[in-house]
Amino acid sequence: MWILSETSFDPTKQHHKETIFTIGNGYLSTRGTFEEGYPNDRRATFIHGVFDDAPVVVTELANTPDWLATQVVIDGEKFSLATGTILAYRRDLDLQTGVLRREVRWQSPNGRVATLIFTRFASLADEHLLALRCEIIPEFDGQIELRSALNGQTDNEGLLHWRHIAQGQLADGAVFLRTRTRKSGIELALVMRLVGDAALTTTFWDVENVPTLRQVYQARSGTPIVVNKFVGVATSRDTGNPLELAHHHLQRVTDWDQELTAQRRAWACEWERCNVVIEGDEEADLAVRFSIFQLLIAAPRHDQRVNIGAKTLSGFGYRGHAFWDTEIFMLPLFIYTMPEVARNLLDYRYLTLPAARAKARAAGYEGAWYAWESADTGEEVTPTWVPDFHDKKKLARVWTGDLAIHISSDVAYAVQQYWQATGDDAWYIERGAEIVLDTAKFCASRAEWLADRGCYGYTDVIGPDEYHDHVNNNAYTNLLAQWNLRAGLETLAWLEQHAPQKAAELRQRLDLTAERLQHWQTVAEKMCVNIAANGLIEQFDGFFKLKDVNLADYEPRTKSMHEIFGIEGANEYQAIKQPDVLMLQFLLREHYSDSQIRVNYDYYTPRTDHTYGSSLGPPIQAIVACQMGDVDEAYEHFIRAARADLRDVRGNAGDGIHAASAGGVWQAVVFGFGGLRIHPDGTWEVHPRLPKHWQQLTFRFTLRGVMHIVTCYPDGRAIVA
Ligand code: IFM
Repeated sequence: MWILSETSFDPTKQHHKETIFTIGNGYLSTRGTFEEGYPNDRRATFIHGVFDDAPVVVTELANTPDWLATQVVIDGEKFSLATGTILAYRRDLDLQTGVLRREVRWQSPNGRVATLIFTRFASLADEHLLALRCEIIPEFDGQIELRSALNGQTDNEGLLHWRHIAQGQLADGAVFLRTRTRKSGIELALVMRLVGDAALTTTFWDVENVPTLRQVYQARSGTPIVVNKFVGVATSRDTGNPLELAHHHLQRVTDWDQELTAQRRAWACEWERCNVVIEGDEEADLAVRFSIFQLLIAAPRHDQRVNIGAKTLSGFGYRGHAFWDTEIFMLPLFIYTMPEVARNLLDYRYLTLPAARAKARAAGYEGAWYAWESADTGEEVTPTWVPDFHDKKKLARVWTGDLAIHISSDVAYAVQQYWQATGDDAWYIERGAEIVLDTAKFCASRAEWLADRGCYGYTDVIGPDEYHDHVNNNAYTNLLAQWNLRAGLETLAWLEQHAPQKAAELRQRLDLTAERLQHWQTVAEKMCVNIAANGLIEQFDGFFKLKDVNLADYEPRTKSMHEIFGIEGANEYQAIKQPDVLMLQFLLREHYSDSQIRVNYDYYTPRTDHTYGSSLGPPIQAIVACQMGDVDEAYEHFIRAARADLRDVRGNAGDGIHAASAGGVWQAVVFGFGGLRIHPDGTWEVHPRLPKHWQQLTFRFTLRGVMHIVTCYPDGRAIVA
């Protein structure tokens, strides 16, 4: 299934629908709001990297001017779904081509009837180009007026980020708007041109900050009127002269069909590399493709200075900030299907090393400590205080920016994964190795010698399970740091052999003395971990002494256990927000036998808040359940993740796509049900375990430049092409 459809309009679901009908091209995304507007809509177009200062959240993606703005006036009455009568409605997002189409048959309050068809796409073939077609089929004779605008009066939920610079009409009739972010000073230019049926009159309305082209048409019953609005867009992040660049992209446009053909071709190339087909389960088939689509439209193809926010570019949630969600949840899709995108995202981490070093230094450590929430510069932008979820008038302290140190090892892990999958030695030598070494340096510097335990560890941290803060020796944090330290040592040894000059340079620049390296070795060897004889790992010191909890006792519920217990209260129980020990065992799969995973799976699964905890949890839980052979249970977790946005299971999809969950859905299908296992030496195997009702699963992945297409069958067979 390729088409996401909506066959009736329900205003109570408008924010959710705006999110899932988002279109984009890796440069920008536009939420699925209506061209003509609707009361209380959350109109937004976000462009990668266009951040501006904001109170509390430090910085946020600035909602850019509205390029969709189009009013249709039908014999004197403005078309709006808030007035008149909707006689027919449907909206389709074609995931195969990235084209969104809405068709409405509408009767005005005065009884005029017309069918309006709006089609839009953000060109993947030319990321500086946006296209919108408006087709009107009147069922009356009279007059139709179109007001096509560039609306600079946008805000971020009330906060204004833009200062108008200029607007006007160029010699070729194109209309432009120039504006600049108030604090970060990023200039943006939009240039619009209309192509289509000849109007009786076309007038330029020079409305301040909303330059508009007004066209008047003679309406004849049954005769369509078609107008194509093309918009070129560029910012000062791209060029010294955004207006010129935006105009340039517009000037080469000839007609709609040509741009649409280019769009289809560009998308066909993308799907060729990453499509997944599930036969026997239409919902899952659509959901996995939707998840991939959402990540592809947020994937920077030509920019190494941006990361993908936790809500992609599809909503105001998390303000465009990026988390470990990228490296651990989204990146595998890119690493194994579009490695050049993965490299861009890792380049962002390389380019933000100075900020990561500064963060470590400011806290009294060495090496690179990446920001828990990262935006344009890589500086820490986690808000310190946010409104408490019990009482919005109170503030709650957010500790992740201070305590979630595992982010550095997560980044290093992703670097190694990319390198192993691609064999991209040149990039690794140039950039990747430095990340692994400097994060290892941080891991060693942050490690404390715990004399009473006779081991090194990390006190006062937060692991993936954020229901518990200020914990000591979180197993995930400790063992990923141990992995990072060893990866650092191996990296240096590899560099000595394959790029001795680079090894020497890094040794000197990062001060990698023999004593320091010896210390890394010692810290790694003597890393604290509480592991019982049967392989059960204690999530952190004292976890097993906390009050046990039977989550079934709290059912049915509509709140997270965090909300039920309260921030302080949750620290006293063994209820966890998302897989933590299991996450560790998933990432370091090679280090654990099935029986070691089983014992942890049995312990932690019933204590995890799968329904209302983190949306990051279910796909990982699904993968581990598959590995344990619990396919029915795996499916339950998988489908919960698959529905996160499509069915708005958490009630917050209006804030934007759950990007980590989307990446996790792909991983759950490929690594879980598909059973793909890639070993550190680059060899791989597949052991499919399909849900009962799946007749076939086909996925593709690329390793060392070779694409493999794997078809899995219910009897566990896999055929590789
Ligand atoms: O990074 C996650 C975190 O693990 C759980 N809370 C939401 C964050 C952003 O998705």
